[in-house]
Amino acid sequence: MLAGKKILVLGVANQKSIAWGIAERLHQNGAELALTYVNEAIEKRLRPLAETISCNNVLPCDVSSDQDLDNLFAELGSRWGRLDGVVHSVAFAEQDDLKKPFSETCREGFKKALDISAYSLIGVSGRAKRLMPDGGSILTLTYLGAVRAVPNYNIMGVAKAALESSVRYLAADLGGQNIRVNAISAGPIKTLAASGIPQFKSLLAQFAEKAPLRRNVTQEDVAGTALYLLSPLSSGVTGEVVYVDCGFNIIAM
Ligand code: 0WD
Repeated sequence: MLAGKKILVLGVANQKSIAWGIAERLHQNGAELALTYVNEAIEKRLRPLAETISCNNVLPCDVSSDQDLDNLFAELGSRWGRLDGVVHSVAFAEQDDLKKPFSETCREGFKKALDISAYSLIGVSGRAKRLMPDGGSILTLTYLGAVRAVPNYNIMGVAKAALESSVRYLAADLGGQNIRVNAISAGPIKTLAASGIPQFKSLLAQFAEKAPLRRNVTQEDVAGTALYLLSPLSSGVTGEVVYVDCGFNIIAM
């Protein structure tokens, strides 16, 4: 479905990352990928994973640095000359800000969470569009905590609200260039980032009990919808937040 397509994937930290499930599925469907790492520790884990999908484009990028973003897109420009898709699967909040009562969130923690988890999509999209003269698809990952007050999600919820709003403004801005921008709102999955959220285990258990499909969401569930949103199957879909959460968001009691 994606033969010949060139897709950048940001946010593979290890095998359990949502972005890794997506990368594998895109590779199986013929896409050529570039993967990024934020630091040396992640690079060590990423390189062997990249080999399993014959990916030679493993590049550094800390999304909080404009210089890193410039370097990344300059490198992609010289390697590929164009880009068909981007998967933005990156988020960060200080542990302290997830543990404290929300009303005690500090200014620095707010800025950092919003910068890395929300602004970065704008920074990435603005650069990606220059490599997408024939259009493309940009996808990010969000969570229900953007629109509901989920215990312990705190500042990440505010960052995800900004991210979801950015998806709509980016979709409106870039639609004229046939660039689509969408988000997947995934149910909870046990990953490195998720392990930083207090009482995540209990969240998983309650989720499986209450979700209409009576189970937790898997990497594969999210990867399937990501494939759809990056492929021509979703050619008329932009600015959307698509829930891949076994139906959890529709439940009130
Ligand atoms: O339950 C979950 N796991 C859900 C995750 C439910 C719904 C949404 N999401 C979202 C997350 O908020 C995030 O946006 O999915 C996205 C991917 O998260 P993940 O797959 O759950 O987590 P992980 O495997 O840890 O990947 C996120 C990675 C970072 O990992 P660590 O754990 O090292 O912070 O984002 C990367 C990093 O590799 N990252 C950065 N990349 C570039 N620049 C930066 C940065 N400054 N900071 C973090």
